[in-house]
Amino acid sequence: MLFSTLAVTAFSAVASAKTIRIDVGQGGLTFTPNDITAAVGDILEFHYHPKNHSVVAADFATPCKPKAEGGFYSGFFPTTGTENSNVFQVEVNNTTPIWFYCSQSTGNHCGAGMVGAVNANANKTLAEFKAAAEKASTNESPKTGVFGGKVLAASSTSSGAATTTSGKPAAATTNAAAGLGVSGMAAAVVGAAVVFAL
Ligand SMILES: *[C@@H]1O[C@H](CO)[C@@H](O)[C@H](O)[C@H]1NC(C)=O
Ligand SMILES: *[C@@H]1O[C@H](CO)[C@@H](O)[C@H](O)[C@H]1NC(C)=O
Ligand SMILES: *[C@@H]1O[C@H](CO)[C@@H](O)[C@H](O)[C@H]1NC(C)=O
Ligand SMILES: [Cu+2]
Repeated sequence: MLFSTLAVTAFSAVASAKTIRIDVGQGGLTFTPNDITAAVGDILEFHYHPKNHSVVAADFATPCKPKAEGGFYSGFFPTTGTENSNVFQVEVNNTTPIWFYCSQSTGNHCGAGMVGAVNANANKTLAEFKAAAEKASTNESPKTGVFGGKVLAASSTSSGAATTTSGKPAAATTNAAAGLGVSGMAAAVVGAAVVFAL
């Protein structure tokens, strides 16, 4: 299978955790991928591109507003040139759908469809969330600082362009799904196929 080689290559350094790379604003007002399947313990790792994006969790019914309870906020990542040297990581704690958007109000990125989902399902689809976002009248950032995840140097993580020279798993990913064993590795391979297929 085409993707298995890629998957093994990408994840050989990580025994059981699955880190899902999501590019933010690469080539447009988009998340790539934007319709993600993740397992409990996986890490969503956002990589920021020019010019100035954020990631905020929302409720399904209110796409361009911070989630009423819980959620996460990366803060803004002003970026010039290529990719920001920092990433934002969020752990997936359950399989309940996660909805997110970019809260850049200059140019109304959320309203332009800059949204994404983790574990959307037939009842609540990314297409519906995106359609609702495109009708939203405002695009709000949380009033707080960064929460619900952590900002790390891209060079310290395993799924960035800049990987560790030692080939050891990055510290940030080793706590993701430690102990998942064989089934965790299988999930990682499936996940990698999704990442590389999109
Ligand atoms: C990034 O966007 C935010 C929100 O619009 C703004 O407050 C901040 O000043 C911007 N940063 C830069 C460097 O443009
Ligand atoms: C979708 O909604 C139906 C009816 O409420 C429910 O039975 C089903 O479990 C839901 N499916 C998912 C994937 O949540
Ligand atoms: C999962 O739990 C951690 C620790 O409480 C939290 O920081 C993170 O935001 C949660 N993930 C999501 C998707 O809410
Ligand atoms: Cu944006």
